[in-house]
Amino acid sequence: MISHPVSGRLPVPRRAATYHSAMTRVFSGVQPTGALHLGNYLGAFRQWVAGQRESDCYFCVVDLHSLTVEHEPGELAALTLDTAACFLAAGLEPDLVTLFVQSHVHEHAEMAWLLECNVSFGELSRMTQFKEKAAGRGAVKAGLFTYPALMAADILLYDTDRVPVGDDQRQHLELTRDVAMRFNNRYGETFVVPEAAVPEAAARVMDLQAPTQKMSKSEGSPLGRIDLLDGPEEVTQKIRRAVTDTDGEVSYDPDRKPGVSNLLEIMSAVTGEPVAEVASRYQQYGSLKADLAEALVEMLQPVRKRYELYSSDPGEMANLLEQGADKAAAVASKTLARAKEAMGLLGRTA
Ligand code: AQP
Repeated sequence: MISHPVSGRLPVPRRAATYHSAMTRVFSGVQPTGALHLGNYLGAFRQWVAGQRESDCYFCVVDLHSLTVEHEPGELAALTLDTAACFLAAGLEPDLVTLFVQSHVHEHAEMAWLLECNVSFGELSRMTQFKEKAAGRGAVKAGLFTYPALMAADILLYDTDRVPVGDDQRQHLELTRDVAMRFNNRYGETFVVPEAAVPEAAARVMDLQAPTQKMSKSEGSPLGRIDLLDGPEEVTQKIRRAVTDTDGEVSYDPDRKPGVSNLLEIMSAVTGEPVAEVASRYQQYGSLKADLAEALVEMLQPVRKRYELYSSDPGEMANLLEQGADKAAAVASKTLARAKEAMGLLGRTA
């Protein structure tokens, strides 16, 4: 075997990668782009919370991603802290998981560049999220186009086995897997190839006013979105005013009846019952909406309570994020060094 020409070390071996303990490593993130909503909760947070005891979890406020569209500089820092408080409000335990801010760990940006050099223009051009977000914008930032490379960097830096995300992130996850496998084939086994974990029900919660579009922090009207911190009256009002249709029949048919199907799917995710069973219990929209509002109010009540606790002390939140960044950087720096060496970059001697 030929040794590395400069370091004298052996080239990175081609073998199945296991770079951490036997526990499954989990990574996921959320952008600080606005108030978190029911889609974020059912698509991502609930899975994060469910797996936090048996997995080694890294959860990140991905603030660098939020720069890919217009943002308000004066609000970003506070929104970042608030998003982290919402992670805990949703049920994450600070002693069990590593919680940090993406821009605090500089390896993310550096790894993103290495991966941009391993992904093609054609692949990035096919990303539907890019097409949707770029549509109708005057000036599209280059960062919006290369966003998936940064997301791949986020995931691969932590030797991640599982990435719990909503359905809208499936395509980015596929690209991450492709890039990891391509890199491993070209430069030697370097990255763990991650799996997406998408929930069965409510993987794509739709906007309550425009049910053919996904519920989103930055798009759609406030009435179309249930925020994580909405109180009982707001939740009830938004569900009551949710768009359905005029035929009055409760049945699950996302193509023909997107509004009522969205409500049924949310109910199924909240109660754990199969969607067909939920649908069979109702004859009228009114009673479905009333029960759904009640179930959501009950589900979100503890979230609001925990939010009060964690948002009341931003100093403590900032300390927690500092500790998280140290722990994350210790893992990320090793993976980055491995990738740089594999690509043949000259290492420093000191
Ligand atoms: N509507 C949704 N249904 C299910 N899951 C969803 N997620 C987002 N919207 C829904 C999941 O939430 C996580 C965090 O998403 P993000 O902050 O990275 O951004 P996003 O996917 O682009 O979500 P938003 O809310 O629509 O943000 P903006 O408006 O800023 O683009 C991800 O796991 C996502 O799948």
